[in-house]
Parts: sequence; structure tokens; C-alpha cells
Amino acid sequence: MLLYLLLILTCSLFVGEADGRVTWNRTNLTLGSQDCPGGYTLVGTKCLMFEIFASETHEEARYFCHDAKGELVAITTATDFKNLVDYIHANGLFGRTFWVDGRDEETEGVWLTASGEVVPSGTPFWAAFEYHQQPDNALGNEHCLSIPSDWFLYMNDVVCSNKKNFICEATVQTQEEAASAALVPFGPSAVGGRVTCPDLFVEVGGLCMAFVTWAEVTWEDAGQVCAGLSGDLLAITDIEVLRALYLFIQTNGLSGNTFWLGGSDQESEGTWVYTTGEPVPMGTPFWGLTDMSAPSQEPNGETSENCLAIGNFYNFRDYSCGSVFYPLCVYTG
Ligand SMILES: [Ca+2]
Ligand SMILES: [Ca+2]
Ligand SMILES: [Ca+2]
Repeated sequence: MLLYLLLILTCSLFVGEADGRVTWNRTNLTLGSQDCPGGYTLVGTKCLMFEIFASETHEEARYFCHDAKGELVAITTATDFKNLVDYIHANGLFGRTFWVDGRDEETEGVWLTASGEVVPSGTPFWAAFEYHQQPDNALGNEHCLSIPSDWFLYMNDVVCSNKKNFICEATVQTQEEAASAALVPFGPSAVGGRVTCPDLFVEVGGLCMAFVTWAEVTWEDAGQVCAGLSGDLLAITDIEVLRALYLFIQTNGLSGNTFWLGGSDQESEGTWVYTTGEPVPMGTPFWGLTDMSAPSQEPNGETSENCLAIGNFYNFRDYSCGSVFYPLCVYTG
């Protein structure tokens, strides 16, 4: 693909030199940041088409996308997911349920895209209530992947013969996508090589974190504990850091613990800020869901819950600041 782009680039420069009157330039000929095939819109690094007037089964939706020289959109990184959710909100598309690429009909519980890529499991992708996370194959034959607005666009497995709106992704790569694919492994830790952390801290998502599982304390005291370690309560602003943290917790025997983060709305109800002064990102894919029978999204505690913690499935939830959890510190030096 890179070679192809280089070829196009070379050709366009050649055209420019060969004929001064030619008004083409590189942006006309390559898939630049504004350029997607007809009908497609650039969302993050992907060219997407939102089918809001068609309602099809998962299979029919797939054929529709093929006809449009695409495939159902594959969500394989937390950043892709966040870009998609943000775009849906920003463009008045919220309120629908969309099919996206992913099925587990070959092997129950093994979620693959049409091209055979693994659909990531867990947080921050799949809908998580307090004690339950999708996929659940609830009807016994839920083998297709959807992002329903009534579950705040978190992933859910549903019956493939349902009819839904859907999102296609152009199968040609954008320049940005080709560039980001070249940056392997993905994520903050890939930038600038390995991070060296002081004692008690471990590198997660490019940050030095301490999981203080020897002190179960209030939010206020958790901040003091972190200060004592030359740190601060962790502020998560990048969804890739939440993903890296989730994977670290799952693979290092830390699941089941609840940790304080540095977010609070104590100063002004509903305005969530970290102790670092940065705003706490709101909505999907950061904050968890409550009450599967009538879903709503955290934060939900109004003035009785003003402090941010992560437990169970490790999406954001507000708790009473007087609850006792473990501090999750980030090294500030
Ligand atoms: Ca389900
Ligand atoms: Ca509150
Ligand atoms: Ca809450």
C-alpha cells in the first residue's frame, strides 16, 4: 500500500513538472486527510459511510458494503472506537443501533472480523453494567456485533437476522491509516522506547503507575498516599491508556480490586476534573453503564458521589468520596 501511495505521489509530481497547466496536485490524486472515496467521510483514520436510511440484516448489510467497495466497519483499537462514537454524537447520528464488523458464529465466543482480525474483548469496547459485561449470547444465538445507542454505543452481541442501520468502511487505506499501521506496537508506550519506572511503579500505557493494594483509603487520603510516593492519583485522558490499564489488570492478578483515580466533581457538581487540572473525559468509551433493564450511564450519584474510581470491568464510575478503595498513582517525580 505504501508503495502504491509513493507511486501515486511520484506520478503526481511528474505530471506537475511535465505540464505547467495541469492543476492536479497531490491532494487530488491521493487519499489525503479530506479525501475518501465518494460517499465516504473521514473519521479518525478511516473512511466511513453511515447507512441511516437502510435497515438490513448483518449479512445484507455486509453485501451492501461490498457493493460500495467496502466492508462493515471494523473496530479494533480503542482510538478507532472513540473516534467513531465521537463522530456519531457530533453529527446527530445518535439514537440508532448500527451493525459493525464482527461475528462469533463459527466458534461461540471467538469474535472475528470479516478479514479474520480479532475483535477486542472487554473494556472499553463491550457494554459493561455493574456486574455484567457483554457479549452474553443471551438469546442463545447472538452471533453478530452491534453498537446500540440505547446502550450508549457500547458493543453488544445480538441475533444476526435483526434489521439495523450499519456503517461501512472503505477498503482502501487512508494515508493516516497506513502511517499508523507502520507504528507497531500501537499506543503511548511505543513512543520513545521503554519507560523506566522507580520502585513500586510499573510501566502501563507509557506511564509509571503504582497499584497501592496495601492501603484501602478514602479518595482524599488516596491523594496523600500518592503524594508520599512522589506521584498523584492517575488521570486518564487517553482511551488507549484505559485499554492498556484494563489489559494489565486482567493479566497481573489485579482484577477484583477497585482503584481511585484523580477525578472529582466536588468543586462543581457535574464538572469532572482531575487533581492535575485536566478535564475528565465524559461518556463512551470511558464511563460505565448501570441498570441493564433501563440503561443509563455513569456518573449517576449526583452530589452524593463525587469521586472517580474503577473496579469490576474498569470503566469509570462515581462513588462517595468517603468509600475506601486502593489508590492508583502515577509517578510525577
Ligand atoms: Ca448480547
Ligand atoms: Ca457528583
Ligand atoms: Ca455512580
